[in-house]
Amino acid sequence: MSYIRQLLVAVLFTSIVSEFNSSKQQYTNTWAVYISGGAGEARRIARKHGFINLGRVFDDGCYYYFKHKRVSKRSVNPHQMRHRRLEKEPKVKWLEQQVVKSRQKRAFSVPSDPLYHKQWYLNNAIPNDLNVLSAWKRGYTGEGIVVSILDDGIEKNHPDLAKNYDPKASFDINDDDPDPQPRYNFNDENRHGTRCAGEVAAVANNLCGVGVAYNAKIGGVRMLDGEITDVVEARSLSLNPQHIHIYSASWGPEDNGQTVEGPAVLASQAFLRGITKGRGGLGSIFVWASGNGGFQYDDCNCDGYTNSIYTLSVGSTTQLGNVPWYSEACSSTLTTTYSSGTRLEKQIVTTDLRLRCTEKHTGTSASAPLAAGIIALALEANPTLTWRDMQHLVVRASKPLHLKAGDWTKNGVGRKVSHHYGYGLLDAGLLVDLATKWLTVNPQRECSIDISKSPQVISDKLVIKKYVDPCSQTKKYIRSLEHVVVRLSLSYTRRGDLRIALTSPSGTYSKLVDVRPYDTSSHGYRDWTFMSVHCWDEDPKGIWMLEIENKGSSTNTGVLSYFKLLLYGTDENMMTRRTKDTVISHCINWNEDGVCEECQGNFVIFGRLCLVTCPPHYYNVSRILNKTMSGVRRNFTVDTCAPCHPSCYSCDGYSVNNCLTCPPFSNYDEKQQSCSLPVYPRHFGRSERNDQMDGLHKIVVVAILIGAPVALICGVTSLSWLILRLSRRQTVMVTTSVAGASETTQLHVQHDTSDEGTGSSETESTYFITRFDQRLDH
Ligand SMILES: [Ca+2]
Ligand SMILES: [Ca+2]
Ligand SMILES: [Ca+2]
Ligand SMILES: [Ca+2]
Repeated sequence: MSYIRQLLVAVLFTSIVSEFNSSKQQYTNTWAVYISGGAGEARRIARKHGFINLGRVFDDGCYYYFKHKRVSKRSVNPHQMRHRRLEKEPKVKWLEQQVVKSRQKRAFSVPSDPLYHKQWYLNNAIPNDLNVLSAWKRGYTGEGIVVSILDDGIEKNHPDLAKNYDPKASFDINDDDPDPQPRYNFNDENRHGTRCAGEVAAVANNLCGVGVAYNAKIGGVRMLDGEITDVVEARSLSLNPQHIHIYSASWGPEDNGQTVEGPAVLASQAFLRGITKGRGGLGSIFVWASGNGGFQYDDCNCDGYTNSIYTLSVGSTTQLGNVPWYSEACSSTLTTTYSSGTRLEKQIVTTDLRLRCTEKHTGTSASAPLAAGIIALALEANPTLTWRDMQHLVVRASKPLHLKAGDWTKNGVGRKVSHHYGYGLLDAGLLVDLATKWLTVNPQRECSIDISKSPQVISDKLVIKKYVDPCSQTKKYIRSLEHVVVRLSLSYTRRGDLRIALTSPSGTYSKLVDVRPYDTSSHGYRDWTFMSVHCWDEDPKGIWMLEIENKGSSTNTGVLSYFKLLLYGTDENMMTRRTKDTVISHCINWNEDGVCEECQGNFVIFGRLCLVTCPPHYYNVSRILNKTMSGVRRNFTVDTCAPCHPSCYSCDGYSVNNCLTCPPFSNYDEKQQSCSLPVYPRHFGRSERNDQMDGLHKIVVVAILIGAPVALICGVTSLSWLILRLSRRQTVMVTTSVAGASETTQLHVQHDTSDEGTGSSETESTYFITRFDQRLDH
C-alpha cells in the first residue's frame, strides 16, 4: 500500500512541477537584435558587449542573432543587465531576449465511443491492427478530405454520420434526386452503404464506434438500388470530381465464378477522366473491393472494375490472419484490411440502418471502406499526392505480418507479395508517415509490346517467351514498373479450365487467372485484360513468359489469337529513391484566410502547406513581400506555387507554351512546348457482355449484307412467277371451270412441275398448290 501511496505522491509532485514550469517563461542565452549600419556595426557591438554574433536572421535585412556564453542557457528570469547595455547602443533599434516557446502537438485522446473497445482492428487490442492509432496521434483524422460511398444509399440523418455528412459528395442516381436516403424495407436490404460510410467517417466521442477518418466528410451515391446501366455507373464514378477525393466501391459483376465482365464504354471513360482531371488533375482515388466470390472459386482478374489499373483494389483477411472463405485471389489486388472470418472471429463495428449500430459488418465490402478511411488520413497528411503516388505508398505501407497464405513470394525488388493479399496488411501509421516524405512520381509511361500476333493452338500447355526491350531510347522507356497488363484474345472449349500465368524477367510469377470450375463458357477471352501489381518497381527489361495451361479435360481445344504486353511505370529507378527527406514542412506565418505566407527553411508555399517542390499542375515563382514585422517594414522573398496552364501537367510558366510534361492521353509538342487536348482511348477493358453484343452486331451486319440481295432476288422472282401463274391460271380456270376441285389441282401439279423444269420436289409443289387452293377457297 505504502508503495502505491509513494507512487501516487511522486506522480502528483511531477505533475505539479511540470505545471509550475510550463506556466513560467524560459529565457535562453540568445537575443534577436535589429541593428542599423550594416554587418560591420553588428560585429562591433557584439564584440564590445561579449556576445557571439551568429549572423543575420534573414539573408537580407538588419535582424541579427546574438548569443552570450556567460548567460545561462535556460533561466526563468531575463538577463536585465546584458539586455540594458545592448539597448543603450544608438544603432540598436530593437532587441528581444529569446524565450523557449512551448509548441506541442495537439493532444490526442482515445475516442470515447461506447463501441470503440470492440473495434479490434484499430484500437490496438491485437498486436498487428491497422495501426490507425499512430496516424491519429500524429493529428491526422481526415480533416478536409471528402469520401463518397457508391452503394445503396446513406442514412444521412444517422446521429453517428450527420455531423460529417456532405451533400456535395452525395446523389441519388436511382431516383435522380440529390437525396441518397436508403429505401427501407422489412429486411433492411439497403443497409450496406450506411454501414460502409460509418467505417470511413463515423463521428468520434458520441455513440456507436468511430470511423477511421472520423473528421472526414462523407457522402453517398445511391446507385445499387435500381436498374444498373453503364450510364448509372459512369455518373456515380464521375460525381463532383473536384470536390470528392476518394470514391469507395464494393460492387462489380456477379461473383458467380462464371462471369468475365468489365466496365463498358462510359464507366471506362469515367475512370480515365477521373484519374486525369479529378482532384485538380492529381486524379480521383477509386478504392475497390476485390470481390466476394471466393466460395464460387471466382477470380478477381475476371472483374474488369477491380482489375483496372485505375482502381486501388483491396482484399480481406480475418482477425486471425486467415484468408476468408469469401475472398477472391488475383494478381491485381494491391493491399488488404481486416474483415469477417469464421464465427469465432470478430467482425466490423459500424453504423447501421434505422439509426442503429452494428458489430456484424462482413465481407470484402467491409475492407474497402477501411482502406478508403486510411487513404483519407494519408491525403490529409499530403493532399498533393497523385492517384499513382497513392498506389506507390500503399505498396510500401502494406506488410505481410502474420497473414497466412500459401503463395507468399518475394518479387524482383525483394517485396513479399501474395495473390490473396497483394502486399499485405495496410499500416495507417506508416502510410501517413510516407505521405509526408514522398516526392511525386514522374508522369506515367505506357510501353506496349505485341508479343504474339499469329494464331497459336492451345493444347496441354502453351508457353510463349519473349525478350522485351521496354521502349528503350524512346520517351516511353520504363525503368520501374507499376502495373503490368496482359491483353489477349483466345477461344477455348471450356474457359474455366485454363490457368494463365505471367513471369517477369526478375522471375516474379503472377497467376493472371486460376481455374474456375463453374466457368463452363466456350466464349474464351476476347480482348480481355489481365492485370498484375506483383512486379511493382521491377526493371521490365528481359525475358517475359506467358503460360496458358489446360487444367481440365484433354479434349479441350482452343487458339490464342494474340497476346500483348502493356507495361506501365516510370523512367525513374524507384528503388534508389530516398524517402527520408521530408517534403512537407511547417508554415511560420499565415494570413487571415489561413493561407501560408512564410515557410520554414527553403520550402515553397502551396496554399496552407509548405512543400519542398510544387505539385503537378503548378510551378515555382519567387515573390517579394513587403511586410511590417515588429514595427519595422521590410521586404522579403518567398517561393510560392502558381498554377500552370490547364493543358500542362508540369510547366515552367503560366503560358500554354510553358508545358514541360502533359497529362495522360495528351501529346507533347516539343517545339511549341505545348500539350494537345486529351483523347481518351475507347474499347478499354472489353467485357463479355460487349463481346456478345459484338457477336450480335456481326450477325446482324452479315445478315443484312447477304440477306438483302438474296431477299430482293427472291422477291422479284416470286413476284414475276406469281404474275405468270395468275395469268396462266386464269386461262386454266376458264377451261376447267366446270370440273371439280381435284381436277383443277391435278392440272396445277402438272403445270408446276413442268414450269419449274428443275425437278423441284413433290412436297414443294404440293405446298404451293395447297396454298394456292386455300387462297382460292377464300
Ligand atoms: Ca432519393
Ligand atoms: Ca461514434
Ligand atoms: Ca468476382
Ligand atoms: Ca485495381
